[in-house]
Amino acid sequence: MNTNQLFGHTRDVVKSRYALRTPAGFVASCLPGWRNCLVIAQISPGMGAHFCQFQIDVQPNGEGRGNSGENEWVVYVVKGKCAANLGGTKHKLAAGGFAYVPAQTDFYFYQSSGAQLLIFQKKYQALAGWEKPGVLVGEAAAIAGQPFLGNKDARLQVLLPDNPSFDMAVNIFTYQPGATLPFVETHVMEHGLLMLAGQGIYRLDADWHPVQAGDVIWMGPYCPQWFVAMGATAASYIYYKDVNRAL
Ligand code: UGY
Ligand code: MN
Repeated sequence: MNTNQLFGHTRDVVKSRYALRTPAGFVASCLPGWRNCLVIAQISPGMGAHFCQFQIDVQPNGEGRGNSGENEWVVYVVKGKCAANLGGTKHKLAAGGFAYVPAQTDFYFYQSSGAQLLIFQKKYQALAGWEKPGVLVGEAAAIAGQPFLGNKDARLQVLLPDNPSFDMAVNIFTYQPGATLPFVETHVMEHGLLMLAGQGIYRLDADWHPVQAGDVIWMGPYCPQWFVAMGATAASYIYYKDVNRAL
C-alpha cells in the first residue's frame, strides 16, 4: 500500500477508452491452475479490453500448471527467476526473460525464487496460409533497441518475430529523459502497458497523467496517446499490441 497517497485519493482512472492503474489500488484474485501465487488481473474484458494482462507473483512453493487452451500468452519475467516446462521442453527464466506460449500448449511454471511474471493473454486467431507459431523463449537484453522513427533517444525492442503467424506484438520502449513519442498516435490497435522504469507524462485521450514504474495502462482502440519521459533516468515500458489480422 502506498502510504504517500492522500486519504481517499487515487491516481487510478478507468474510462471507456483507457485505464490507468497503480499498484496502490491492486487487489488480488485467482486464476485456475496457479497455486500459491498472488494474481492481479490488471487488464481484462471487464474494462472493455479484448485481451488480458496479469501480474503473477509466484511464491517459492507456488506453481502454474495447465494448458493454454484457446489463448496464447507472452510471459515476461519482471523480477526473480523460475523454471518453465512449455510443451514438454524445460527452460530457465530470469528477469528480462520472456516466453511465447502458443494456444493449446501444456505449461508448468515452478521453482520460483521471487518470480514476478507479467502475462499478456489473447485468444489466438489463426490466419489461412500461415502456421501457428511454436514456443519461443528469449531475453530482452539480447534484442537490440532500434531508434523509433529515427530518434536514437527513443528505442524500441521488438520481442516477437514480425510475421503474420503472430497476431500480437510485445515491445519494450525506452526513452531518455525528455524524449517523446514523436506525435499523438490514434490507431485501431489496443495496448496493454506496464511501466518498467522511470517516469513521465502519458497523454491518454484528452487527459495527461503522471506515470511511474509499476503503473499499468490500458489503451482501447482509437485512444489518442502520447508520452514524454521526465526525471533523471530513462523511462521504459513493455506493451502489448494486436497486429496482423482482419477487423
Ligand atoms: O506501437 C505503438 O503503437 C507505440 N508507438 N505506441 C505507444 O507507445 N503508445
Ligand atoms: Mn501506440
